[in-house]
Amino acid sequence: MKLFYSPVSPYVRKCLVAAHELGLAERIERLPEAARPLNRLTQNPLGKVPTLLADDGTVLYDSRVIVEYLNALAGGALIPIGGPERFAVLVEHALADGILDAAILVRYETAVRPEPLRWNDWTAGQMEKIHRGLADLESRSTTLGERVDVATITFGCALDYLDFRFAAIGWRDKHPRTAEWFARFSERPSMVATRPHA
Ligand SMILES: N[C@@H](CCC(=O)N[C@@H](CS)C(=O)NCC(=O)O)C(=O)O
Repeated sequence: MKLFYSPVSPYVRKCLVAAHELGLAERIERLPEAARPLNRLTQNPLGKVPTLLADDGTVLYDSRVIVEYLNALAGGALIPIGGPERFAVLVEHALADGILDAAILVRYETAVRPEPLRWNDWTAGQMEKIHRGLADLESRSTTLGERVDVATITFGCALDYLDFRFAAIGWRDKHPRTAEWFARFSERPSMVATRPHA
């Protein structure tokens, strides 16, 4: 398999952490791609990473679909098959993705958009989503325990992304239980092997 990837993309990292957890990491060749709005990645009309080329030539995106694919390929248990646990994990996955979506939009707004076109209220609104998302995560954090699934993987990638790009918000101060969980989770070999570097 080939993965169009950026070493700093948290969505790419989600897929790579999943691949490590599923024992598939060695089967994925990484093809570096500069991921920024206005880029052209011809294999994906949305121009985004991660995009996976499966061995049979199938093109898969986005990260949610790629994790689902890898999990099915390995016969893994990263996504519960049914029952209330399935929807609990899917909602948590959406929460983690939503924190990331807001963070990435703020990153583009502040690092890519030309200064005269920036809109501070809009940026503040995205930051509010991050803070409300973190508060929701804190209220759930005692249920995370030693779970390794698509939700906990994405929470781990989102929190590390906040440390990487938004260290100034100091999220640990208001979210001690999440911080405690993250300290353990981020030492997993899959997380260590995929740490972001600029
Ligand atoms: N929902 C997508 C989001 C992927 C995404 O936004 N990737 C960023 C890099 S972190 C990207 O490729 N941005 C380029 C663009 O927005 O055109 C996923 O889960 O894979």
